[in-house]
Amino acid sequence: MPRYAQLVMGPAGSGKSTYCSTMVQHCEALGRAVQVVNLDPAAELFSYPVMADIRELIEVDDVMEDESLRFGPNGGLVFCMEYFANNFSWLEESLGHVEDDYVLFDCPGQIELYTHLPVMKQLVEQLQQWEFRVCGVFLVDSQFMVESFKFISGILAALSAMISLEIPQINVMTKMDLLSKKAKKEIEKYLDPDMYSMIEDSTNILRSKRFKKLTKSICGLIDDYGMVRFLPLDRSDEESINIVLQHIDFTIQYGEDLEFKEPKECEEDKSALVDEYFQDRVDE
Ligand SMILES: Nc1nc2c(ncn2[C@@H]2O[C@H](COP(=O)(O)OP(=O)(O)O)[C@@H](O)[C@H]2O)c(=O)[nH]1
Ligand SMILES: [Mg+2]
Repeated sequence: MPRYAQLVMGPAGSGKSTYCSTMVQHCEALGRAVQVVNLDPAAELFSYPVMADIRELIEVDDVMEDESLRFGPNGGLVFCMEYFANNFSWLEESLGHVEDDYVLFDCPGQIELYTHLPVMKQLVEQLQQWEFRVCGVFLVDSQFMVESFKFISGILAALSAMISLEIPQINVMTKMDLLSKKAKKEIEKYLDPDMYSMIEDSTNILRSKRFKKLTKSICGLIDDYGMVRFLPLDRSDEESINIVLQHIDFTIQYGEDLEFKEPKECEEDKSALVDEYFQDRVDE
């Protein structure tokens, strides 16, 4: 029996911990068991029950207070995550071996964990050895995604996680409940963006020829990867939570009776679901 895992990633404050508790509540309502593991050694508080908490293994504060180490917050985090990577047996014990289990990992937000440090990749490989099917869930805050430049950098962060981890990834735009109706309309173009019109938007602002060229190539690259879609998540709307969960379940083929579909078809399904979401908003 396969086991299932979501690696919940994204910058600090993007809503990872909130996402985990939202998913737990949602799954509970569906009668599905989902567990959460906190992997952020600097986490202060979260409102979900934890199956395991990295702070039982190591805490950033302890590392920072250690006279011989003298780390700041970022060095402290790196130290903790390396310590974690050397002690995966702790995680193995905490996870136990439940068949058919479904675990959310609430990860730290520091981008360096996904760009050049090996720990997250090592974690993925370890989970796969333990027979987990792993899906990356990359969250970005919709509040920051209302301009083409911010949007491009948001995508690049998501892309670097995807490239370094080599697992399927679903991108989610969080906090949709905070947007006004007008802003929601505005952000719609970013969910399934046309990178070529994005080039127009950005190059109109840029004066330097070199930067225009650079932006053009970055947008082209993003377009080539074909991973620029975001699913909107409004935690106050069960349907939007369900759409996100369905996409992830589909990606890791949760549920034996799920038929395998061609990726192309899946893409179409996805846009149909997102269209549906917005249609509902308009109808309201
Ligand atoms: N309104 C609203 N606030 C959110 C949502 N998700 C997160 N937040 C708030 O954003 C802040 C950061 O969220 P948190 O889950 O701790 O982010 P993390 O650092 O990625 O784990 C908290 O104050 C949350 O209450 C959301 O979907 N809607
Ligand atoms: Mg958190």
